[in-house]
Amino acid sequence: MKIKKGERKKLIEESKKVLKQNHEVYFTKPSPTLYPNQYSWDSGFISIGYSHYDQEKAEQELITLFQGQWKNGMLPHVVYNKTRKTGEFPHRKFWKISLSKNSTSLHTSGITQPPIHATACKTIYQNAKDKERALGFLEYMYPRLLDYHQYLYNYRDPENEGLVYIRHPWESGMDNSPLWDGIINIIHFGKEIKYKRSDTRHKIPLLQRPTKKEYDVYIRLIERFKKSKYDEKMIYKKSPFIVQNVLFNSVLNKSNKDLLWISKKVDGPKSQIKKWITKTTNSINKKLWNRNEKFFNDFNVVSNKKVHGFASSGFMPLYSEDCNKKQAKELVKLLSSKAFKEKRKSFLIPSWDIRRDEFKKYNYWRGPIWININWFISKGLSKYGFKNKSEDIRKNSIELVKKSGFHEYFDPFTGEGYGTKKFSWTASLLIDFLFKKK
Ligand code: 2M8
Repeated sequence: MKIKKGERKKLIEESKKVLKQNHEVYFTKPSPTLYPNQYSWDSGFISIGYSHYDQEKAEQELITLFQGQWKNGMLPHVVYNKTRKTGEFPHRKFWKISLSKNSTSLHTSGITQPPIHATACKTIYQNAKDKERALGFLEYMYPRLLDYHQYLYNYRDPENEGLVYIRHPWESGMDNSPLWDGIINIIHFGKEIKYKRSDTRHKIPLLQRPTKKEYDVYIRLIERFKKSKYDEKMIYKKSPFIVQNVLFNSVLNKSNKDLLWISKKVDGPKSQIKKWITKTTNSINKKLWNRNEKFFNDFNVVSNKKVHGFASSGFMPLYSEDCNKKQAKELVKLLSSKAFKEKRKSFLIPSWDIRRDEFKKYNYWRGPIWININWFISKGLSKYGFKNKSEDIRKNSIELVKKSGFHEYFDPFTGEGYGTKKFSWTASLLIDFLFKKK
């Protein structure tokens, strides 16, 4: 597929229109109806899109997000819309974050999401027309980013392994991935909790969303956090969901590298960041690499076992450049195998091994293609010299949007769009793909 000049221009205009429509006063929501509040990693991707044509909006996006940062450095996964009530569940009061001595006065969730933000800040600086202003932005963001990374290493890496854990499936960003089935299936929490989902009200077929059982677990975990007053030590001791996730740690380590780059720009301390980088690279390689399956696996800290199965997140050390050349070759082999590609005409990258029973081509993170994952992996492949494969994924992503619009996720076989429409990160990352330097 060749992208013609006129076509490129049109797609960029359409992408900008999606972002414009989703823009609220100080931030951009992920989609018009399904997600009316600010989401952490969504805003990271969104700011990367803006960085190509609106420096001010790109900076504003992250400045607003970090206003929700907790006293202990945690960056919450949702910062609720300050300008209007939105009727989303879990709603702003559900989290009861004031139970924590570390929370903020804004309404936020009590969990985090993959820490893409240092990478987004570096990108904003690199694409900025007004470098002086961008330097001021980096100076403002640097201590906040550092606090966030420090929180992750202080509280989410209690054994000092160089690997941080997630404590809720929503923290992975890949909410209902089959990766969590083994944990979800054995969680017993006692009496039923009553709540009303809001994600099922938006005319999206239920089969494209998580199940009731999955949602029960999401909500019950939050209830546990409230019971522990969001005390990280207590949660670590008692929670059934403590996972060292490949995607989260790869995104973190890429951000560590970009934070080091920022610290050079703003003349900040570097030695701690360098230590994080070395330790996390080593641990991703030692603990998360599965020699037999030749793939990166998450680690379930509670059961002390690897989490098996081929999820698209297992390719992420390509993005953070944390794998060696031999591993990279193995990953490319797998990406081209029947686990991820059925026939010549199918699209890359399904979020789960297409040969498995758990694979559902339309169900959220259990099979469909997501543009953010394609963006990560395409970037990573290019770094390791797999230019053609990287280009295939970039072109597949553009083709999917051209064919079906700015959907949240896509069918790996037909390219049909699923989930919500006019999805912000599909638009913003398409802009980045289309602005790719020749
Ligand atoms: C999805 O997650 C939220 C909960 O955090 C949801 O299902 O309501 C995920 O795809 C997540 O990665 C994303 O950040 C969020 C908003 O786009 O939606």
